[in-house]
Amino acid sequence: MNVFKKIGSAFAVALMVFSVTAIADDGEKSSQEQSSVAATNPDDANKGNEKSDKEQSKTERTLCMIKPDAVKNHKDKEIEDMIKAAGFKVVAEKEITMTQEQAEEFYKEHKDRPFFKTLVALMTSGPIKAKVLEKENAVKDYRKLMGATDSAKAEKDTIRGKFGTDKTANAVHGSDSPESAEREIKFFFKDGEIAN
Ligand code: IDP
Ligand code: MG
Repeated sequence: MNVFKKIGSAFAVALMVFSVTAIADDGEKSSQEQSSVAATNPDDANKGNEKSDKEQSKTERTLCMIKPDAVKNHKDKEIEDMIKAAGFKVVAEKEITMTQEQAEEFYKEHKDRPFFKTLVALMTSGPIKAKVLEKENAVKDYRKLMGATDSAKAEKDTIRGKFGTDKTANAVHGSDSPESAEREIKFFFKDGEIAN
């Protein structure tokens, strides 16, 4: 009787080991199946594309300002040419001279910085040209085209590298995030003033 019991439990253990192996194999198989389905099923393939399309082709808007120093130096046309050559569409633009209040409000995040007064003085010293730029990844790509804040450190083929004078008079402004872009576009433009 004991012998049968022993054989029985040995069989049970063998059965358990077999089932665990079978489950593991199944898991492997089904993940392989999934990957081959993903590669061949057009629905799944489209799903993948939708995702990467969204990532790669997110049409965005950003706010650009040609600052008073560049307007005074008559660099606005060349700057706009660079912007267009880089693939941006100008969907709205206007020229204004900012008041003290407007400049302080626009740059309020910097109100406690030592350069705030100099910045406001520059921004109210003459007309600026505000433009709404549209393109895939406009915010990031326009920041790249602008170059570093300090004109002396900006790469030579960037707008600031070519037309900036110093740390404050750096030719252009560009929104630093999609959220800033939304606020800054609204600061200058009503919905009806932007081309669709
Ligand atoms: P950004 O324009 O590259 O986004 P911010 O740090 O947002 O740079 O500063 C806003 C503006 O303030 C700059 O474009 C520049 O005109 C001015 N500014 C920033 N940092 C300095 C500085 O250290 N000294 C003088 N002016 C500065
Ligand atoms: Mg900024």
